[in-house]
Amino acid sequence: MSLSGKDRAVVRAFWDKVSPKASDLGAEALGRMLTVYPQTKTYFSHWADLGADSAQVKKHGATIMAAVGEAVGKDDLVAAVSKLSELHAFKLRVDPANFRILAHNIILTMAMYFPGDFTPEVHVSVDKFLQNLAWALSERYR
Ligand code: HNI
Repeated sequence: MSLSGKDRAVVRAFWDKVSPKASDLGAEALGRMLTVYPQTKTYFSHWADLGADSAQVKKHGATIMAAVGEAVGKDDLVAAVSKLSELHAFKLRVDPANFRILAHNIILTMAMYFPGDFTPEVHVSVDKFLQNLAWALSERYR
């Protein structure tokens, strides 16, 4: 399901609010993914610590959310994340099913941190955006 102009506007306005907390959101979302969906830990087995206070998880959570933030500003998501898709497909060899798992943890974290701003209207558009992002990240696997 592609994003309408209204979805884009809603996602961008919400992102303007949450972006100062992007690093915290990323750390929480990545940490939860690793705890709640332990099958995702296999990709990070080269890290010393995957626990709740892991500095590597925090740092990488910030990296992921910076990439999400860049994607928010782009109209063509497939083009925007094509290099990242290639990296995850051929170098990191991440099963693309995991993109949806992380997307779920990101949206959950957004709702936790910004309950007042996370209206049903925001929920719909952010969910569409994250599903499109997950799909765009899967594009180079073909
Ligand atoms: Ni992902 C590295 C963005 C989902 C496993 N990932 C990155 C980098 C970015 C990034 C940016 C750093 C790239 C570089 O070094 O050039 N990852 C994203 C985004 C999503 C995502 C935007 C989805 C929203 N990555 C996932 C998922 C997994 C994953 C779901 C596995 C479950 N990513 C990795 C691994 C690395 C990585 C592993 C390398 C980490 C390291 O430093 O060793």
